[in-house]
Amino acid sequence: MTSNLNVARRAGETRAEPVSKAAQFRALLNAPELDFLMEAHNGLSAKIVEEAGFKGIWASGLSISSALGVRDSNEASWTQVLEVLEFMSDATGIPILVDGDTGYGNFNNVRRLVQKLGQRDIAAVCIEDKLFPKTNSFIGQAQPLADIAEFCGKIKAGKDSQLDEDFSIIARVEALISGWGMEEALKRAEAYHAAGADGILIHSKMATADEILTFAREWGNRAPVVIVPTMYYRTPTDAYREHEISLAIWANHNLRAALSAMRAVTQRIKDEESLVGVEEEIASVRDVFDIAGNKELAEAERRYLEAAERKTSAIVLAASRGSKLGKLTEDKPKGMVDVRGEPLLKRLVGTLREAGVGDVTVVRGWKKDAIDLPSISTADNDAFATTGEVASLACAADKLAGDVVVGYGDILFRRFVLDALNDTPGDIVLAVDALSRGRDAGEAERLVDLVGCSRPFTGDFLDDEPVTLTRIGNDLAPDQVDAEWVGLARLSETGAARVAAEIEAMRGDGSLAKASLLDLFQRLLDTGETITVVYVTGHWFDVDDAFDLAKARNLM
Ligand code: SPV
Ligand code: MG
Repeated sequence: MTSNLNVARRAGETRAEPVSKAAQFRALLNAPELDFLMEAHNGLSAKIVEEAGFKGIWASGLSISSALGVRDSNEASWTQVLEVLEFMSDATGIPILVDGDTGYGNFNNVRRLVQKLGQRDIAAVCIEDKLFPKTNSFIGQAQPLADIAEFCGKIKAGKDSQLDEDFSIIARVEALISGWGMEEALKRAEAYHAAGADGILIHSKMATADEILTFAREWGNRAPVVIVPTMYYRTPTDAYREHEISLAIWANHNLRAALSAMRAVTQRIKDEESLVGVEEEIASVRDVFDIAGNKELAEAERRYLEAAERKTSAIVLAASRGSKLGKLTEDKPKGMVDVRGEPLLKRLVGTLREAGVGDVTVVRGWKKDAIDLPSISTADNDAFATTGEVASLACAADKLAGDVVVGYGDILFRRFVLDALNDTPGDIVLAVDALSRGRDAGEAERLVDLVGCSRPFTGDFLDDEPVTLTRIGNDLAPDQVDAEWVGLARLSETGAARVAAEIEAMRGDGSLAKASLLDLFQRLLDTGETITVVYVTGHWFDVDDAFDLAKARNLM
């Protein structure tokens, strides 16, 4: 929607002030030059009129009725028309002159109409001196006219009810069309003008403009004159300029254009049972999005939604084959191994999504094309066979920004594990499992990703002091181990920057290629970084070998 500004100068001060639509219309009406209003009948056509450069819109009763599928005989109620007008007004920044027919009743209905139009920022209304329910002027002959005094009362009531002092009421004189002659037309115009009408619409259904131009000459510009050259469309526009016509209304041409275009395209699709023939000839879907203003919505979403929602993204490391799974990973990476009907990685991404993670980047390596999950981003570690996890993470370094979850691609966990991670303050937070210490001897032997913490897990309700990481690795002595890292970490914006910087340092000193995530976190600890841990107790597992896989398949 365009907004119109003028510059008001007061005692050396310059500031922009909006000009109301009513004032814009009044300026058009009163300007000495001829100007034009173009018909529209809904939000879309109103936008098209504005887009073309017209300075005002004619909200045609005939067109609005037709677009609603009813006749121009007050079959659409005035509030139904008002709904359409609201869309048109909201969609545009230029003034609208509404075809108010006969005012939908007597003076009292006109009062309410004028107020309701004002509330919707409609600039002006035109009322015609016929009887309710109206009939389109081009239908039949000698339609009865309103009583002059009664019609003047409607004009006065409307003027007394307007909310904006610049709101205009145009009185439409039907005397010529109804066969009452020029004298009657001039008499009525004079009476309506005296009652407060801001302009006179003189209507004719002759094929030439003769009677209109005669009226204009006789009228002598006592008040601005508005015309509707639908029937005398061949008259050169300069004739109106010469007769000081104020506004010419192109009254129904968008509706008629839409009618022929819709008919033609509908018939062609029906006949051809195909869209091929019409595709190039109609507006593109992109055009539809553009005129609807989708660009503005996207900008607003960036402004309002991203600030409110914590946008967490995730990097999932899934480059390795997982050779311990033997034949199962001959043609796919470990992450794509089936766990009860769904690839493990699909389940993992699903859990991330459920927890509100937006962009999920999967780092691929072995048989990368087998990772064909929808709606994920990918990064590739093509040197996966000779490099480790940090090298894979480095391949997604551009995603180390904002809040980001980093995790192994072969783990499954309940959503609340991720919620716990997200709810724990800290720039680098690791989810660790305290119960893994208590597993049976066979399992305990297989434990990896061991962590030592500032305090052991207690499970006490009141124990909510922060716990930090003191050591991480696979070489911790049993009495140094407080838990097992689940394989999930959350980094804040600061934490992500620290991790990115450490990756660069590792690249610099040559340790990047072979390093594991454990090495990365231990290095960060060694440089004095605080790493927070959040204890969880089970509800996750990783799939390392056939034993794990069997367990996973049983548990899911
Ligand atoms: C309309 O557009 O609805 C009008 C103008 O009232 S006319 O159809 O020419 O009467
Ligand atoms: Mg009409």
